[in-house]
Amino acid sequence: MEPDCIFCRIVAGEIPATKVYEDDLCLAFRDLHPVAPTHVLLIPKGHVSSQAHALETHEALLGHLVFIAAKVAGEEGLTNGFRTVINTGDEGGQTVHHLHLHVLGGRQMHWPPG
Ligand code: DGP
Repeated sequence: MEPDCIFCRIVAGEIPATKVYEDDLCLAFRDLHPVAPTHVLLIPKGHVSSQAHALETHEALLGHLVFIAAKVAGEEGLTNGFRTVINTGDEGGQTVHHLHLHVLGGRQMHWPPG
């Protein structure tokens, strides 16, 4: 755990969050500032700063996160589709430096993203 990391503190229960899924490896909770009717953040419980910081030893964890993103989307009733987003680094729009997948749905998504 990184003591100054907001998402590590959510994992530790020090900051409240509306959890929608949890297992040994990851936690999903509702985004504080949703940009879609469904906006869930899915994070590894262990601190990984970003997708760019993931190590080869994280490969199975990354696969697990993508798999669980679809499971969460299904549990959220996103039968017409959903979008999974990972923002990485400054130009990628990452503001919280703990790897997270945005699971977005409940409205039509557009391309290209902003
Ligand atoms: P990103 O820009 O990809 O790093 O997304 C960070 C997201 O995290 C952003 O959509 C807002 C959300 N967020 C930031 N702080 C908190 C928090 O304390 N609780 C929750 N639930 N979400 C947060």
